[in-house]
Amino acid sequence: MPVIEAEPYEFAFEPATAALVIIDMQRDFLESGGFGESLGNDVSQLRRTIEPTRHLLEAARGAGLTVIHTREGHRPDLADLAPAKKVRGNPALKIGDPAPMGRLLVRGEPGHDIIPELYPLPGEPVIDKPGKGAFYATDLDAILKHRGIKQLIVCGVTTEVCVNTTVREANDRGFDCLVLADCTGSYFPEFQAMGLAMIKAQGGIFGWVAPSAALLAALVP
Ligand code: TIU
Repeated sequence: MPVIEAEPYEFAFEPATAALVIIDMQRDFLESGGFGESLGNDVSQLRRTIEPTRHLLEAARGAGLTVIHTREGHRPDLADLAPAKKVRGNPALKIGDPAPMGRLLVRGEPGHDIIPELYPLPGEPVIDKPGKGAFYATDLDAILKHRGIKQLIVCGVTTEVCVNTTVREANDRGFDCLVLADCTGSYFPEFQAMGLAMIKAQGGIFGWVAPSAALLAALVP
């Protein structure tokens, strides 16, 4: 069984029961004119994650690992959008409003889709989620259980929001999560550091953290 150098201690990687889960690498978060920017964020903070994640995705596909993508977003009629989420922060542009990449965070719009660099292949499940966590109001748990998945290799954005929420949900459901530091990103450098620190503290209370190179060493012989 490959052992991955990780914090707070080694991660016993089991490729046959592991899935690569790429969280919300959507144009709305990583490109200008989308939802992330509408909240006042600098999207350039996230773009350093693209190349290492692309490299890892290629290796994971080559090794036959299960690959799952998630997208945050809402129905075009916004029936699944909690009023509290819509008005939070009182932004000038709200979810569902027209923007340069289409209606903000709405399924089917260009901005809602995954960035071209990491575009899913046919057969790779794409989980559309209305919340920050990938388990809430989705069929992710059923998909993982049906495939016998026990470990999640987690990449994506943003570290302290959707990545942390998903890792916490996964941990409570009994999955072991390995979060790849260079393949996760935050609009705030201090939250990037603390978002990872909170996962691996207290003996890995929510999971493990490692650089993608540590996993690549196990994936690519
Ligand atoms: N705003 C922010 O940091 N993140 C989100 O709204 N969604 C995700 O993290 N995907």
